[in-house]
Amino acid sequence: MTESIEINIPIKDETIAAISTPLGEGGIGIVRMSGPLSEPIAQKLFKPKKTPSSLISHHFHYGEIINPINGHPVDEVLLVLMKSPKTYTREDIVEIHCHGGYFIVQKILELVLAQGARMALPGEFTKRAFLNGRIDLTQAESVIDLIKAKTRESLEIAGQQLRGLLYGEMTSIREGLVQHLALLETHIDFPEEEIEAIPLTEMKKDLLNKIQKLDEWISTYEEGRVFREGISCVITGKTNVGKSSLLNVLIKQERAIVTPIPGTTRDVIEETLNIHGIPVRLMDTAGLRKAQDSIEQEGVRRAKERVADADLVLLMIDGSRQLDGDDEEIFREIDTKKKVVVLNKRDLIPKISLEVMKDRFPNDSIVQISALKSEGIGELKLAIYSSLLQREIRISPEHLILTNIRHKTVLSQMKKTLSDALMGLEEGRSLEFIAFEIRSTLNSLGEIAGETTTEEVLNHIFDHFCIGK
Ligand SMILES: Nc1nc2c(ncn2[C@@H]2O[C@H](COP(=O)(O)OP(=O)(O)OP(=O)(O)O)[C@@H](O)[C@H]2O)c(=O)[nH]1
Ligand SMILES: [Mg+2]
Repeated sequence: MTESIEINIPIKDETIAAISTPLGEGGIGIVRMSGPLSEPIAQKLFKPKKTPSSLISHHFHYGEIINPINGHPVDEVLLVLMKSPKTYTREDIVEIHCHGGYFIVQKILELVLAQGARMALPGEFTKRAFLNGRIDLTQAESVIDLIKAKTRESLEIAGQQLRGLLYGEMTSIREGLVQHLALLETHIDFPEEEIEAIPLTEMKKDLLNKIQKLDEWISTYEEGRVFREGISCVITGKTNVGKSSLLNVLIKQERAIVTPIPGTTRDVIEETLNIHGIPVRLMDTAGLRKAQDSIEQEGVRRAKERVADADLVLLMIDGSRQLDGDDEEIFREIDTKKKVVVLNKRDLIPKISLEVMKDRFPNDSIVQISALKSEGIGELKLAIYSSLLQREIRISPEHLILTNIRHKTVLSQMKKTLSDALMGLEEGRSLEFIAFEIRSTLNSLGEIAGETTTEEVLNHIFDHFCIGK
């Protein structure tokens, strides 16, 4: 019988464990523990090759994991103990680096759990890092963005947040506001005393400056979101116009079936693409026409559904054929969507002039391509990029870009209360009023870093993490 180590402990002292590497076959797999039982559990399961058996912190130790029930070796591993506080969670951490296979990591996790650790919830390691004060909430949030980043640009934006750019900007705003508040409160508390007059002009100037900064950051959100979350983009049009050919050209793979037979594509085919740093979920769909059988009917239904949900539509037209009633019907259906018009088959004799299309789609980019010959593709990518971003966006380590709706909402709230404070100063309202608005701003500011964030919001944030992070 194995003896379990004492587990009657408060929740915050629980030791958590999880597999921290993706499940599957790989070079190594890592089982990670955090909490007070980490070291005792390691001592119980790990048999070092070399004596003495004491584990030195922050050193790799080579040895075996042994099943304590029967003494059988489970795997040859490298084990590292990291004693608190210099660890990711600021608690004792043990990582067991074993061979990467479905069964091995699972088995080692089971042994760890049998010794009194409990399965970690999604994001719980990072949540502990936050709760123990090692990182602020914006940094914790950026960890998940970092993991999920699909392009160099989204990675760079997550990186600036992890390095504390947003937090730093908030700290400097906070310092300024705290000074104003101190001044205002002294005057409110000791109105009779001879205190130096409040430098109102300077205060107004400073508030305006802060409001402008907030405004600038808020305005980066639309672009930032595009880089962080990516967009969905559906290729639509009549049958046989070359939709599947375009998908294949864009992803540089023969992914979708291409034939001269109209109605070839039935299901939605989805692939991810990097367009100048924007992660694009590209979908090829069934050509829109009066479906000839129930399979195609379902294909057309799905195609329309995807078009309705898409952030961007690539409306594809065969430029070597005259437009007809079917084209017009499709144009009407996607009238309100954000789109790029793609005139395909430019290698053939044109039957539709660019001018006619410009008249028909005065507000959209129109690009002429040949999917067959892979011509005009660079231009199409640029058109997609520009249709998504209103302006060129500079991604650099020191230029703050908002990507998170939570941050945008709080910053907007701060902008509102600061604007009210400024207006109050302009209108000569009472100092109590101004102080109240500044205090509300500081309260909102605390939500960004996680100082005044509710449990519900915290849970929502960490629920989106993967287990083991
Ligand atoms: N000449 C020429 N032919 C093209 C071009 N693009 C596609 N085609 C041809 O047009 C035919 C239809 O291409 P697909 O890519 O299957 O068209 P689709 O829009 O996906 O068709 P459905 O799936 O039936 O809706 C094929 O024979 C392609 O080789 C092009 O730029 N030039
Ligand atoms: Mg197709």
